[in-house]
Amino acid sequence: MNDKLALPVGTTLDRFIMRKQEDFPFATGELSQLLRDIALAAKIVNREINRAGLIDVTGAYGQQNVQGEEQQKLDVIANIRFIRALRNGGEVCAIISEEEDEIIHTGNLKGKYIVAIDPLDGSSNIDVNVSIGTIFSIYRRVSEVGTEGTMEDCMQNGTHQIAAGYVVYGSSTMLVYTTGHGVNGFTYEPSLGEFFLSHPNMCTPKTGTIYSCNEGGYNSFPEGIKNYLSYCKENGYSGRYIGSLVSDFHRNLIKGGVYIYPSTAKAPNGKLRLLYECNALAFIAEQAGGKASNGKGRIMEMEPTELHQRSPLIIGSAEMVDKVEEFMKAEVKKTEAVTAN
Ligand code: P6P
Repeated sequence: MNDKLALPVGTTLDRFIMRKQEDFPFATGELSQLLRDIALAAKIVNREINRAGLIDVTGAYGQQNVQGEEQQKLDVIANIRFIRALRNGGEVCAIISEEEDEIIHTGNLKGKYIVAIDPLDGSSNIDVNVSIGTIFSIYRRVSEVGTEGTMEDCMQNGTHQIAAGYVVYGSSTMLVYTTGHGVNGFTYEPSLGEFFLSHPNMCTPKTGTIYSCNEGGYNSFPEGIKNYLSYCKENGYSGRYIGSLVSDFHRNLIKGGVYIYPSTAKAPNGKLRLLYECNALAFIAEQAGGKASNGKGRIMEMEPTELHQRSPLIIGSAEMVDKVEEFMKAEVKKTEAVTAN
């Protein structure tokens, strides 16, 4: 039979999830269903983003989120879509969203999972047609099944994540996720409405020559960061900064590189949120052989103290993250030496 006449379309996300579920001997399918619920919401959000110029979903929504940031209409739409998909899917008892001040109780008292999500990151890029993304973390609840999700369920450190992922709405739309057994990427085929496995077992290069940083904040960067940026320039590295975390992270994951958002005068604890941005991408980075640090230590070991807390983020190729930490620690030693004298 000449099967070249009908080339296989590849492995759908659904089939991949079912196959991987067999890797979890006690899996009962709830996590698989939860991942499908997220993929469904991503398809819907993707459709609305792709029509943004044609329907009235661009521009500011007219109010601020808990972060004091101007919400874009698509921020609100994406938030509604993901919350609705997770609530209707039944597997999630509580949600932490960048767009919501407090924990969202879904009413699924028997739901075993918690999701922390940034429904649409980089939304200031929507009106200028630059790629944006969704970032999510999945935790198992620690409170008793049959009750409402609790703050304790939501305030788990990143090492307790059981899954994490992102969607990048770019030149193509991709969903990239891990359940702690490597990282796999799926590309969306809109004509079929399916995500297909396109990037199996993603591994990030140990090092690279790309650094991603908004140097507009340079004057208030920690000295160690300033010294690292000088090191990059002395070594002929390339600066690449899209201003959309998921896009910068995704490029660096594939090509090698480091993304740096340090503490600045405007953001003394960094800008990015620990629970639904830093931890999720840190899990993926580590599963792909990379690293994620706050400049002093591992992002995933940070103990959360509040839902929307921020953290400095240095993430990407392991040797590049190590080098940034080296410069940061050298400055600490220098300061300690000066203080001691
Ligand atoms: P700045 C978008 O608002 C975001 O959260 C990330 O996606 C992005 O990397 C960063 O903030 C951009 O921040 O201060 O460089 O505009």
